[in-house]
Parts: sequence; C-alpha cells; structure tokens
Amino acid sequence: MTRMNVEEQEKAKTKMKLNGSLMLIEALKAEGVEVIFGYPGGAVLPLYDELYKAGVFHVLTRHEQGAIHAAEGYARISGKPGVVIATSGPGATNLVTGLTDAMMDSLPLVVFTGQVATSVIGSDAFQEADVVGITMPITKHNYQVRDISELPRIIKEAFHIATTGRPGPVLIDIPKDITTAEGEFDYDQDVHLPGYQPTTQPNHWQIRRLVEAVSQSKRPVILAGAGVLHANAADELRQYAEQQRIPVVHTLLGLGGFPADHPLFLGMAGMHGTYTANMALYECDLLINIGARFDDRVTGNLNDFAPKATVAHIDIDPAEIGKNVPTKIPIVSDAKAALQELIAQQGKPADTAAWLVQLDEWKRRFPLYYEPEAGTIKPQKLIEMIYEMTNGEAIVTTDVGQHQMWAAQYYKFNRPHRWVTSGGLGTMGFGLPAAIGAQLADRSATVVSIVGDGGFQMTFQELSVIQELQLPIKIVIVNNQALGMVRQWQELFYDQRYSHSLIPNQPDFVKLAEAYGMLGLRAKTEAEAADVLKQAFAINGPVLLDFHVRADENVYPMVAPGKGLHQMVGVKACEESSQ
Ligand SMILES: Cc1ncc(C[n+]2csc(CCOP(=O)(O)OP(=O)(O)O)c2C)c(N)n1
Ligand SMILES: [Mg+2]
Repeated sequence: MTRMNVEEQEKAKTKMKLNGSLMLIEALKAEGVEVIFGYPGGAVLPLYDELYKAGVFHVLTRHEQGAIHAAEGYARISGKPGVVIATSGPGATNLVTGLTDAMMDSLPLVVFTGQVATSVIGSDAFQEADVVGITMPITKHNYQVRDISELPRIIKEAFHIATTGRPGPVLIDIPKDITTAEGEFDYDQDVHLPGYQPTTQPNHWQIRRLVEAVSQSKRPVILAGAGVLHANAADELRQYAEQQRIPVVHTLLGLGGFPADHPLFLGMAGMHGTYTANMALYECDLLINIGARFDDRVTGNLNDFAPKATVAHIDIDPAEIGKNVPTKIPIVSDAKAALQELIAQQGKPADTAAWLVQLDEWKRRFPLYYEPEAGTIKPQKLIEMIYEMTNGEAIVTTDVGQHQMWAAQYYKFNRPHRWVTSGGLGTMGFGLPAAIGAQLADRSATVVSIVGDGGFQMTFQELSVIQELQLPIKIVIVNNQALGMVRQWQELFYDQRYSHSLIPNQPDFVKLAEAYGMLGLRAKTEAEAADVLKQAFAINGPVLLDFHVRADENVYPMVAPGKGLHQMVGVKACEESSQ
C-alpha cells in the first residue's frame, strides 16, 4: 500500500461513507462552527446521539426562540453564521419569530430542523409541519433534503448563501430517515449557483457620478446603516467622511459604524433620532445612503423625506435601491468595496464649511435632553451610568420598547460590533438570549443586556443558560411596570386610555434571579442605582439588576407617525449651552 500524503488523506476523509447526522457534524467542523444553539426532540434524536458522541459544543437553550436569538447575537458579534438545531413540528415553528427577525436584520444563520421521515411526509404524521412552506418568506433560502446524496452539497450551499451578498437565514429541513441513511461525504466541492451571483464590486461610472455629485454639493450627509457593519467597513466610512468632510447619521442598526464622539457624527436618525440628524436629512442637498434600507422608522413620512436632496444609495441588495425613495445614483456593491473606490477616486471635496457650522449650532442648541431627578431613577440617566461604568466598551443587547430607544440614544458606541438589537421586526424577548450568543462570540467582552420588564418575561427562561454557563452577563431590567412604548403611544395618541399596557404588579425579579441561583439586586433611586451597578460590575459572574425607573417617562424627541422628520416633538432648546 502506498502511503498517502496529507492532502490525499484529507481528500479520502471527505469522501468517506457517513450517515446523515455524522455528515452534518463533519460539515459544521469544516465550516469552523464553534457552537450550536439548539433543542432536541424525536425527529433529531439520531443527530443528537451523534452530537453526544462527537462532544460538539452545543448550548441547550430553554426554548427554541432562545436558541435562534442567541444565534443572532452570536452572528452579530462574531460576523460568522449562527447555527441552530430544532426538532420537527413545534420545535421548528418556535423558530419562526427568530427567522423573521434575522431576515429583516440581515443576519447570517444556518438553521437545521428535523422533519418526519420521507415516507410519511404529507400524512399529518406526529409533529409534522410544513416547515419549508412556513419559512419560505422568512428565509433567504430554504431546503428540504430528500436524498442523503444531496446533504453535503446543500449544507455547503446554505453556508455560502447565508454569508454572502446580503446575509440572511437559511434553513435546512432534514427528514429523520436522512439523518440515519448512509452516503458518500464529499464536502470538498465548489458551490455552483448560476442564479445567485451577488454583485460586490461597484460600477466605476456610478462611483464617478457620486464623486461629482459630492464635489458640487454644499449640504451632503451620509446615512449609514448596518450594511457598513456587515461589510466591516467602519474604517473606510470614517476615512471617507473625513476626506470629504461629510457628516454622518446612523440608523438604529448601524450604530457603532461611525464613532459617536466624532465631530462629524450627528446621531441616530428617525422616529427617536436627534434633532440634528433628522434636520440634516431634511435639509441636505445630497443624501448618500450606505447600507441602509430606508426603513419607515428612519424616513418618517416619505413625502417629506429629504425633499431637497439628490439621493445616492450604496447597497449590496439591488432590490433595496429605489424601493422606498427615488434614487438618482444607484450603486450595487459591498459597502467596503464602494467606500474604498470612493476614497481612491478622491474627488474635489464638497464645500461643507457653512453646513458644518449650521449642524454644530443645532447640535449645541438641541442636544438629547431629559429632566434630571435624583430621587428616582431616570431611565436616560441609568443608561448614562451604565455607559460610564463600562467605559463605553460593553456589548449592549436590548429588547424592544422605550428602554431600547434610550439605550440607542444614551449609550455612545464608538466602535463597531458592540450593539445587538432587534430593528426591523422589533422583537420583544430578543435581548436576553441574544446576550448569550454575544458573550459566546466574545468571551472577554463585558455584556450588558438592557431589557424591558415586559420583554424580559417573554424569554427569561434563558436565565438558566446564563447561570449554567456562568456567563458574566449583567442583565438590566428597566422596570417601568408597563409596556412602556405602548403606554407612551396611548398617552400621546389615544387620550391616555391605557388599554392593557400597565402592569403594576410585576413579579419580584430579584427573587426570580435567586430562583435561578443568580444574584439579583434592586434599586429605586439614583444613589441606589449607582451602588448596585458598582456591585454588579465588580462581580465576574451573572447578575440581574431590577431598576424601578420613573414609570411615566417618555422617549423624546419623537417624530409622530405620519409626520416628516422635520416635525419632531419634544425637542428642547438648550439656550445656555449655545453661548
Ligand atoms: C413580541 C412582541 N409583541 C408585542 C410588541 C409590541 N410592543 C412594542 S414595544 C412594547 C412594550 C415593551 O414593554 P417593555 O418590554 O416593558 O419595554 P418598555 O417599552 O417598557 O421599555 C410592545 C408591547 C413587540 N414589539 N413584540
Ligand atoms: Mg416596561
């Protein structure tokens, strides 16, 4: 027998006969998957048996929704695809919210669901659900494996599709008999998808047009979205903005793509954006959208959106360009590649001097504002205290509601990949499980999960995982004894009829933490808040903090639904600081 060299041995290994479960495990190894988030059940028992034997790092969440949000948090921080396994039927349907969330926010996931055996598909077998049908509109792509010979190719394609172009979730539905059937495992193959060829490099002439538009512009602004983060283009964004002296506003999901303390940064735009960011979008003569999708929460009433501007839009997904806002300069490209080309072409910079003076004046006169009140805890103050306590370096995950907006406004992100929030879908219950994935993606990071008292109760079963793995996550409940954002809208738009939004008798969250074997601390005043934060961050382990904040506080400024960005309410002029 001739001796095989290493390459031949590797090749032989990838050609070996394996059952479907082992194929899946080998494929995950080949993809460099470090952690799987999942939950077992009948249809995936053979797979779980092989996971057990192979000693794969698998995190058993306490609900499949927890698994998929954890995978999203992991993907957001690591930039790598999050991997999920769930069983057929209810296991798979429990993933629906997370898949939609990942689809809306362009997060790369590869999700495996068990399915009943191929021989009984369509017979309403026990725990059968048409998962391919159900998840068709909420996945970037999905598959059902019908023959073991297809499995390696499908897994390879799934990872490719999830992570290239505009990232998104890909689901693979695997009937139980496929997990035990044997076939040849060849993972050393090229992906061949003629119908899927994302454009990643910008068109030279469109870039030229943008360069010319910039040089003629007097009031340009960059609207930077999460596309900048997906493309790892924060450095290029900064370089370009500085080179051309163009101010930058962020979408909610884009935060951290441009340093919050940079003089050219105007803040977050949209419904709860800063006065300056929104007025910049209203008054600009050139709007350069980089990797944002003109979500309605960002644009306000489209009839009043950027009415004086020529619009340029750089996006990897051509379907986004011109979808909501007429666009004069379309650039289909990866954000990094487009920015590099813009920097290289280095056109005559815009004369933005007068514009920047105007913007600085607005920043000084109309900063984010709240009325301090030391006897209670102002939620805005709480976020500022957390920001200071963590030197602005923490990974922050949130749920959805008022606390999310305050976190976005008052935690200043100076670096990318520190902010994990549910944007497009606005999923309550996202924050806590997402923190698990974020912490596993960056073990040395300080992770703070800022959640609402409402949303926390949608997924708090994942405290078990945090405690079991001793993840040093600080869980901050912004407890306003209300579904605060709903309460705010009812106060402002429904004559204070608080229909099912007030929850004065929330459970004792400190005792709940203790039930999970975790330290719980409570604060009701600013002084107590300072004290418990100090205690919590001194401990290298999980801590749950229950902050009873001012319950009637609202998020401002606000663009009411149907209004334009220039029609914000709750803007307070700060006269003293303008002198
Ligand atoms: C799963 C889900 N159900 C309902 C909503 C609608 N909703 C948006 S914000 C909000 C209130 C959230 O309350 P809480 O978690 O306490 O956060 P707060 O606004 O008080 O900070 C609700 C019900 C949602 N976003 N997600
Ligand atoms: Mg609340």
